[in-house]
Amino acid sequence: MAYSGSTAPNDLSAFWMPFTANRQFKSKPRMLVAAEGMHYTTADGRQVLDGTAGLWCCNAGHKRSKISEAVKAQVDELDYAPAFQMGHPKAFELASKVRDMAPKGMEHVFFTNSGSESVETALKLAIAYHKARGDAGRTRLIGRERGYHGVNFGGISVGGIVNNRKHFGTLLTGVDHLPHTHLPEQNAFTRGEPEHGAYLADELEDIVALHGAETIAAVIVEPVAGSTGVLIPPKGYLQKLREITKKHGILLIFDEVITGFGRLGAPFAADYFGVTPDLITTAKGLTNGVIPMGAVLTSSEVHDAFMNGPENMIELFHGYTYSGSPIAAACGIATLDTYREEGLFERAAELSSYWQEGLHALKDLPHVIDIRNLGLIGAVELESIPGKPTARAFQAFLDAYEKGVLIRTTGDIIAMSPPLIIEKSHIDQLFGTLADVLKSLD
Ligand code: PXG
Ligand code: PLP
Repeated sequence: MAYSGSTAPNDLSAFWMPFTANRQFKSKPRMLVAAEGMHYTTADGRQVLDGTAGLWCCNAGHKRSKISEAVKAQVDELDYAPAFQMGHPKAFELASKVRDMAPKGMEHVFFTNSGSESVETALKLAIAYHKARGDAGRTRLIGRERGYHGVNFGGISVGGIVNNRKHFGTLLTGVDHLPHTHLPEQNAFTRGEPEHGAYLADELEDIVALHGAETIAAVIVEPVAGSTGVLIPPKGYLQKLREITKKHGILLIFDEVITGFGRLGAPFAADYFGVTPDLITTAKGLTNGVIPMGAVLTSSEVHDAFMNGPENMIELFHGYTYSGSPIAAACGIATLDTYREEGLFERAAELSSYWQEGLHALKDLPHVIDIRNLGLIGAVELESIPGKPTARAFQAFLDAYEKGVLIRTTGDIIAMSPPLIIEKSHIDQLFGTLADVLKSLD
């Protein structure tokens, strides 16, 4: 679609951009001004194929009329309602729809505004759950190396990104970490789930032996680690984590901010792997990225532990001004209806083998040292330029953007996660362009 409008703001200085090399961006901006279906329109009028569903969130693609109409109508009907001690119908409707789509056993839904807030909510719920049951000693939280759980204090404490941790002080106490599961020596270029590494879940037994199960509230992991470079869990690993957590009375939290809502070709990664945690954190695809919203899904056991005491008392001292806000709820309802009506999760499952083969065809190109995939997620890891980590992949990102394709990079890893409406011809374009880019890189 041609864009005709003002495209050139004359002052870029005020906006402090998130997770961005601000000075570099502002010296040569990459400005998106419109979007429809699989494409963005740039300020200079080019079409760019969205290989990343925005930031892993626009699972139904862009400018979807059902979603836009629902948001517009909601603004006129009920713009905002207090979230505390008051209700409005659409929050209840959306919670029911999320529950009906969720793995069996996930019965309750707590709304937030982002993945980061979902993570904080889930960690607080885990600690408060044990306390509500008279097990107040269980306060420790176990994360994993190379985990990403958003940017708030709890999330960066359980997360395992060194850069994300080292600038912000001492973080939460009482946190420990499992080892990551990335074993390139054994598993490089695996299609789908790698064979080696399930034993790494046994490290949880060592952590339990060290601290005592009676001190541990929860383990939080991404079923598939996204932000730190697409790390696919080894076969059997998540099942083992479930067994060990259950054995020791520790809650298991799956952070499904990226994997939720169809990314793997199933509603949730819990469905894909056949492992049901006690809590699931979500955001992103819940509203197709259109209105900020997240949600924490819990089992009845977790929820019901709070439903004690006098009925006039607030059971959980937690919530956000915008928890379940009317516009976000209307957006979420229209989004989940779109996924269902268009069979987008099934579509993702069907396309995943074509995606896998196209991606792995990049194997012999220059600098490629690993390729990983699951569902409609793909990653190509490049050898770093000595002394200049991240530079090679970032150059690939810039070149791909010039050639009309949007990818993401983290370190020297290229990550791709397209809208689930992607066509085979788009997959060909995405990987074809990436191949051209890789061939011409230094
Ligand atoms: N948990 C996980 C597993 C995530 O992937 C968050 C929590 C935080 O969500 P919010 O909504 O607070 O950003 C995330 C977010 C990338 C990328 O390109 C990934 C995320 C966000 C932005 C970029 O890898 N993940
Ligand atoms: N800070 C102040 C001073 C507040 O009054 C509030 C909410 O009332 C917050 C932070 C939290 O804001 P939110 O509910 O949007 O997370």
